[in-house]
Amino acid sequence: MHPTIAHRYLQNGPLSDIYDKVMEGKRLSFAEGLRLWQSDDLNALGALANLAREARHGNKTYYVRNQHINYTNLCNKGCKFCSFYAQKNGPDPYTMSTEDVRRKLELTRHIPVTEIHMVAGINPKLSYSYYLELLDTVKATRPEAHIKAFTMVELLQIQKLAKKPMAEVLLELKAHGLSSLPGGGAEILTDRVHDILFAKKETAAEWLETAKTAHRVGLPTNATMLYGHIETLEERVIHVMKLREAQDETNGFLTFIPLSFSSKGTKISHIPQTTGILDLKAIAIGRLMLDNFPHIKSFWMMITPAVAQAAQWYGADDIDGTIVEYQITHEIDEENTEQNLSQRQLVGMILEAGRDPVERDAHYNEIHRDDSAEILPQHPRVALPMAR
Ligand code: V47
Repeated sequence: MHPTIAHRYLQNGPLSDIYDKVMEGKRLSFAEGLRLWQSDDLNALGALANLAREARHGNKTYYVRNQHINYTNLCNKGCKFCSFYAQKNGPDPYTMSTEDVRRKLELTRHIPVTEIHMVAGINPKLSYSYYLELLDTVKATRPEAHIKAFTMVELLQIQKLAKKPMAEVLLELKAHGLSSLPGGGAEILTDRVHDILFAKKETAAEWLETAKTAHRVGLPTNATMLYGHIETLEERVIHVMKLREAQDETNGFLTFIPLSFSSKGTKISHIPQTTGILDLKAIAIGRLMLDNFPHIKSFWMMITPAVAQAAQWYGADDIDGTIVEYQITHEIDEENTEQNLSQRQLVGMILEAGRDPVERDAHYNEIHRDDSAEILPQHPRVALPMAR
């Protein structure tokens, strides 16, 4: 929407009071967050979120050259929303030895990455030294890459094995190469959803406390929100408000990533796939409510490249990365999702969306390369996997 038209549209619509607050940089309340979720006016939500997004990042859209490693799919948590862990009629069990991880990284050595994203299930047979060796192996094999690893759930398991205070464990992991933490495991930060969907996993309070401890020892983290299952609109607002409060305390969150729930292969497979409308609303409301989060990521792997492109006008300033391989939900969606995009495809996708692509590292430092002319596609419309 043209900026002048957008302003006029917002000033005269039912969200005009929220528009005034956004323009003044004022914080939105719980009730206002709920009104945003109750609104059917996606254009208004997008235009509002875009004001907040462009005030911070102008026309930039960030992307990263990254690789995912999921070192085991054995897990003792039994989360009802998950299809990744090994179970009867599900994926075959595997646990990678540190040598397997080294070999995997060697196999993809020709693919340039600046970030390794490593998460997995909770396999109780793994020892504390396994986790340390895992980091050592990644660091030794791809020393140039930043290691973003272990969700709060894994950290709590690692701490249990280490039998030390969390801050001490985090410092030890840091000494072995850990540089930041991904945002997984947050799901929906309310006890009700916790007790129904992931009762054996950490509580909301534990997730938040672990994230804050990481921030305090100098490890930035992300935060996700898994939406489109059994959560209420109120719970979506509570979730982001808990994140906002934590961020006020420690300022260690880098990015908010709404994750669209994909029910195939899970214990709640009757729940339909989220829609593009819901995906864009989650991004837009995330941007509007999380006034203290620097970045909002549209994870193309989950919401499709097509929706991730649109999301760049609905509050997102980051599209994630090349990925190489994603297993958390891929196994179930094998027929119609791609696992990786080339840097050229990502850049093309951002250009076609009308934004300026900016390669970043894991800390959002901009990377400017001498060979950037080679990365630019001849025409922005490069072939992309579009189906969900
Ligand atoms: O915590 C599990 C989610 C998360 C399903 O920090 C599912 O940059 C949808 O956290 N449908 C792990 N989602 C992935 C994650 C992540 C992804 C991309 C970037 C970053 C980042 C973090 O995946 C889990 C859970 O919330 N998940 N099962 C499912 N069926």
